[in-house]
Amino acid sequence: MERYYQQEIECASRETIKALQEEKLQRQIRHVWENVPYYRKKLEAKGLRPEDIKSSADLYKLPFLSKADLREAYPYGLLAKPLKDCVRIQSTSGTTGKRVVAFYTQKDIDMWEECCARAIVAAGGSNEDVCQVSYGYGLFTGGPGLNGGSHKVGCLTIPASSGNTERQIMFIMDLKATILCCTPSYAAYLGESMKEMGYKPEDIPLKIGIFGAEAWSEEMRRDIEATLGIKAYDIYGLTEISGPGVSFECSAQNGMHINEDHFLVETIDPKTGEVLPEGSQGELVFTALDKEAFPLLRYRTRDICTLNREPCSCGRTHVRMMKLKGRSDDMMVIRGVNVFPSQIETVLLNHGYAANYQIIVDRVNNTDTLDVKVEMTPQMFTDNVGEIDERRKELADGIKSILGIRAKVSLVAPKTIERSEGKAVRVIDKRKI
Ligand code: DLL
Repeated sequence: MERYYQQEIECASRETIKALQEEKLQRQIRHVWENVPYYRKKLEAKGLRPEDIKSSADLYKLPFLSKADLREAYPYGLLAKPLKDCVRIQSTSGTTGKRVVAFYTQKDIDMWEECCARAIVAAGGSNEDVCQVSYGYGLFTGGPGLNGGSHKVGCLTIPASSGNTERQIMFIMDLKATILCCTPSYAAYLGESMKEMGYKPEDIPLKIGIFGAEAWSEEMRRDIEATLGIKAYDIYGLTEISGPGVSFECSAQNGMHINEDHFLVETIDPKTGEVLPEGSQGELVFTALDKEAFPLLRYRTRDICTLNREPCSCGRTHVRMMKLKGRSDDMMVIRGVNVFPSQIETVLLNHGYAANYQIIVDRVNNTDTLDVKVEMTPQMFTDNVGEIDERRKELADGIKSILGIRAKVSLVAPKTIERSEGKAVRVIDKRKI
């Protein structure tokens, strides 16, 4: 079985990748300068011209783009190709404001699908596989991206889309699906449902999971792997920069290789915008080197993470993103303490709970309150008040030791917290409402 989809570039030397990036960067800046008046104005405001950016070392001079720019320029303000050359849009769900619309030429789609194909092969997939794509199809990039990647690899593709759990399970079992692509929260739900239906991991034909679009912890990975009897791989991406496949995990399951031939990455201090040395935790900023229709330069993702350039056992040379710490805009400040939902999730999973929880933040008498509602698993379900109290205390202590603040924990019966077929909604911050 082939280990790589495009070995020559995935395992290229650092010098080769750097040289390729420099060449593409210069071309891309010229393309944007000539075709995107919105960004040209931003450059001119800084007194910059394309020839001022000679190499990636000059990248820091370029202005950032952020979601606010995308909203301001909505819908066509950042389009860099005539409409006759564009063949598709994809869009974010718009939960935090106006939708972001991203445009693609056919070449952009081919490049994006190739990135997804790399991800599938890196997870061990090949044309022998039956790949069930249970990310949403339509405006969300998950379904279309992995669907395209699966075709490129030559897998028999099941475009299941999200939802209708019974039908998902029927296809997995009847068509003997070996690869499952969906959000980790939906994978956990599918696993839970299959377990309830009496399937043991060894009865389930799945071998590989390609899960992303939201943060998930190592503990959650272990849980999903055990219930479905698979190896679960992380995949990352964002609509603005193409979709899934900006980076993906390999057999080492230790960080996601960024497709550096297409995307140039930096980490910055989210507060000051200052570029941080590689290896420090910071906000990821991407420059799309090949995109034609929607070529974002220095796009601030709000995603907080650390890059790792140590050699990887899989042989790929592209830099790895370690597990996302969260989004800088996901970070809650509760009683002055920075809290990421992933920290609370880790405590819950370490205590044997599944990732079925809700974090409710409110402000009562000028003091922030933190309530964590957690589902008991069917095995631990009890109506013995003393036992429940004991468990609640255990969790509250665990959270206190990680965050330094106390949460009010309530334990609820299995299956009482609503499941998500796409990205899970885990935080309800009533202070903003
Ligand atoms: O979520 C693209 C995608 C689809 C990635 C399917 C992977 C699989 P958006 O809806 O634009 O695009 O959301 C992008 O989701 O900035 C991160 O905050 C978050 N995200 C995506 N992948 C991961 C991941 C898709 N593996 C935003 N881990 C990003 C943590 C992720 N967060």
